[in-house]
Amino acid sequence: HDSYDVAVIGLGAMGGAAAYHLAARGQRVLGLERFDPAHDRGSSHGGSRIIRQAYFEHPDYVPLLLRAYELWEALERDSGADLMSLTGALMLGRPDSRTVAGSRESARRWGLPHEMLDAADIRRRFPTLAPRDDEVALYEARGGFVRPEAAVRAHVALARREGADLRFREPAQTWTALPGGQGVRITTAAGAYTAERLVVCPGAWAPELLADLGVEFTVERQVQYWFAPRGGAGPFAPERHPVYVWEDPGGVQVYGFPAYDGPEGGVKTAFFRRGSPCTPETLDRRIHPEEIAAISAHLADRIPELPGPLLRGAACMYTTTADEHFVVAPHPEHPQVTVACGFSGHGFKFTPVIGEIAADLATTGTTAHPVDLFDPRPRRTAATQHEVTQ
Ligand code: PYC
Repeated sequence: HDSYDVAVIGLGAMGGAAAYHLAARGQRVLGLERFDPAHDRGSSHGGSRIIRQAYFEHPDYVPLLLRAYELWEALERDSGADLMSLTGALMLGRPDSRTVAGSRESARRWGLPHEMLDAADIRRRFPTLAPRDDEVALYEARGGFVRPEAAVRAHVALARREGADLRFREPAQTWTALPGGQGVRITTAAGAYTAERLVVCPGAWAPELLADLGVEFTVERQVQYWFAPRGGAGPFAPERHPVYVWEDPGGVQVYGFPAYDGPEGGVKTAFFRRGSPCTPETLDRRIHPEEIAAISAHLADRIPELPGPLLRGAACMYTTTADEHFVVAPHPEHPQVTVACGFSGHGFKFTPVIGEIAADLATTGTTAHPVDLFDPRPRRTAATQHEVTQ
């Protein structure tokens, strides 16, 4: 190929999904990625990501989640990969916490099947968990987890099967929207490419690749921990211990998973958004003793058996917007460019539907999916808004 309909910058979760959906619609697709497929330098490694429908962040995410579940199932069928496990999910905290009240509101608005459990119910049904007397939980049987590395590989393989030209270890250095909406030009160390349209899925490279978008992104280091439970992994087996997000009275959330890789794989847990600012270049991949002590202390009286010896840890990045909503839209100044970024630590579960939306936007300029929350225009810095109105 030397002539492409659509170029995709970044072939991580979202870019891989976009490349697949575009290629499946018959578009001639070029994909560029700085690392290998399913690498561990960004935001989609660590074996598992939570998937859930009663979404405490905002009810507007629910229709996208319902579509994402359909697309996860289709991706499993088409790729033959095991990607999604529905183990049940618990959203825990005080009744007025964001985690509980927000998930309850989404469940109510969309009529999602769920159960409300009080502290005694939680202890009885999930003996690994020790809630305080004033804590409750929303339980949804359709919650669980997806496998990020396998999902990225599946999208890449299917995109290639559909004819996409995907180039790894070839970072995009610059992209330029040509005047009058007439295509784009992208440079890499190997040369220059042109395409009619561009989809930018930069992950933690958003501040660099989308500086002119005018949206502020904070890139943060986050750590995932795998513990060997004190009494063995048996009580943490997937049929006994669901995925969870648990908010404390100070608003700090921890989340975690069952022992999905058998007794040897450990039980994964982490703080949700307790990161420190970094860049992809400065990300500290070491795990420090004081961090292990902090999460162990946080879990000690909530999931008392969990914080045994640490088996491993992994640092990754969130790319967070000020309101923690995604940015998925046509670029406000370049209609031939679609952006999908700022997933703010809660995007992975949406991967296939973001691919579908990016393909809609890149091919038609619009989408039938509800994406008003993801519009960058009202979230641009004053300086950018000023420039645009000049
Ligand atoms: O989106 O469920 C989620 C999540 C949990 C921890 C980080 N993200």
